[in-house]
Amino acid sequence: MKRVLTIQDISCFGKCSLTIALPVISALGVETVILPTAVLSTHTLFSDFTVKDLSDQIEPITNHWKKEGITFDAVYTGYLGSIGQIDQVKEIFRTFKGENTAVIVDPVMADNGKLYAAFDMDYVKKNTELCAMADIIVPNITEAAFMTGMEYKEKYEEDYIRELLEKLAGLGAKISVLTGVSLEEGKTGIMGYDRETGEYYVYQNRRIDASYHGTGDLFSSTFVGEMMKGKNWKDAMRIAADYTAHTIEVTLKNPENPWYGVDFEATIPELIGME
Ligand code: PXL
Repeated sequence: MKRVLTIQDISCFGKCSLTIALPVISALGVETVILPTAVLSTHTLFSDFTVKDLSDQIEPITNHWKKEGITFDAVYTGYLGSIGQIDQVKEIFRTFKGENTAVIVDPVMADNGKLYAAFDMDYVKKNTELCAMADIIVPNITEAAFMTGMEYKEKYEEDYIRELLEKLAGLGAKISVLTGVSLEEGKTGIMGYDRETGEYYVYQNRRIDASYHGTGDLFSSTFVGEMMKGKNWKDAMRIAADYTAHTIEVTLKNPENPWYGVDFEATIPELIGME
């Protein structure tokens, strides 16, 4: 069985980061090892949430794994809380990246043209360094614009996305996947670029007029799980985009209106058979 290490926070209530990655990657038949970077009462869309930083636990935990000889087929990182934690994650990459270990970085820090409240340009710079150590990166357009120094555009043509992808590739990762790319009216999806083959891949899905917290984590977790199942990056991207769009649609129909996150629990059985 493939084994993934995922490094993100636990937002106890709210459905994002580890509370999505653990069930989704496990459901895809992949052993999922977690390294929680912080425990929050809720995700940061709520007000007055509590945070307990777990930076001081990272080294003892990973030292123990080293002593036990534990290895990983992939290391996947999402939301990280601080510059110091990114340095710790870089060290984990150096320690646990074996010859066949895929490093996948989702540089969670911004959306809709803006950095999340906790982050600044120093954090962007650090996240850019982390992306340089990855095999595959999955930023959204805002994160990509911050990391490459390109202007953020809400309306754009494919040329803008290609330029962003080429600049992202220059950071160092083999495959760059941009999420939230809308190339046709009424559609949204992803566009990816393989630096080694020069190949682009576009996948557009129906656009659903709703925005939910955690959908980026749902996409990335599904992508990682599908890659570990042996899918190539393009198929993994397509399935992750289809599954995320379907889950948003199902959530929209829920009369209880769970505004804080998506109903992935209702759609997980379908994910297992998706091709
Ligand atoms: O979904 C990304 C994410 C993860 N964890 C926490 C967050 C966010 C996005 O804002 O606040 C704590």
